[in-house]
Amino acid sequence: MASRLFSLDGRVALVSGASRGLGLAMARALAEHGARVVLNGRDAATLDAAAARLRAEGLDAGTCAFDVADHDASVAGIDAVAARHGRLDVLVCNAGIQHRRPLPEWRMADWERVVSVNLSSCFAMAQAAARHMVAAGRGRIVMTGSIMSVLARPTVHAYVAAKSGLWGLTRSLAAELGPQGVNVNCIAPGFFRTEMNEAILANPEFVAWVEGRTPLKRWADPAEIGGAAVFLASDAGSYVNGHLLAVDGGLVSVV
Ligand code: GCO
Repeated sequence: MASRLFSLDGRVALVSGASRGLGLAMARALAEHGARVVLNGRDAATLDAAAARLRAEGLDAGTCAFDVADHDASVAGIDAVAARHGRLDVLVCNAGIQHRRPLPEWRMADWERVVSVNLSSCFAMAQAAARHMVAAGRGRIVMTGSIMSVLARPTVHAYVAAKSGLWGLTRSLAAELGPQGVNVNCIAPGFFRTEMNEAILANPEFVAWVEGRTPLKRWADPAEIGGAAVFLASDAGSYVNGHLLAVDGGLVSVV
């Protein structure tokens, strides 16, 4: 008999920032393991196209469009998903943005935008999802952190601060929600070939620096994030809580 360890049959999973990139890759992997996935993003048309692609692959995918920077809209969206499906088993807080500038060029509005999308939104969504999960006595919350949750590089100040904060939020949520049956964990991706990283991928020196710095000697393909999400969402991860799971080719383990 096939092992049920990684099965997500009957589970409902909402993934924010799922129109493309790591969010779409995680949604696809969750759906491939049996979950009914709900893709979130800002633009309904892009989102519908992404969900249609998954459905064409035989997967169970719907959408719920809202801007995670609008915290009231996020809460309403999560409540609507839970009402529509009668449950919410998994929340992946993945939506994120980047802003790269030397320090003197940063405006407060840039800082606030990145912190709002990459950190505050995750608090609002987790709080809303936790209401449903605690009532059910079980649930999984997965944050998309970054290797920047524990390391840093120049120019990405708000991103490093927000992703470090997200790892802290993961721990405080794990502490409070664990006793109520909800596991909260954080994935820390290394350097992936995504749209968000187009600018740095266009810089051959930076690309080579990442290859040299990473023990696996290459950038990651977005699909390589899927296994971590399935692990943390499924019974396979039942005793994993408050954990930072690096999916980085070994980058944070070496100098
Ligand atoms: C950057 C990148 C980062 C990394 C990623 C590493 O400019 O440093 O855009 O976002 O790709 O977060 O974890």
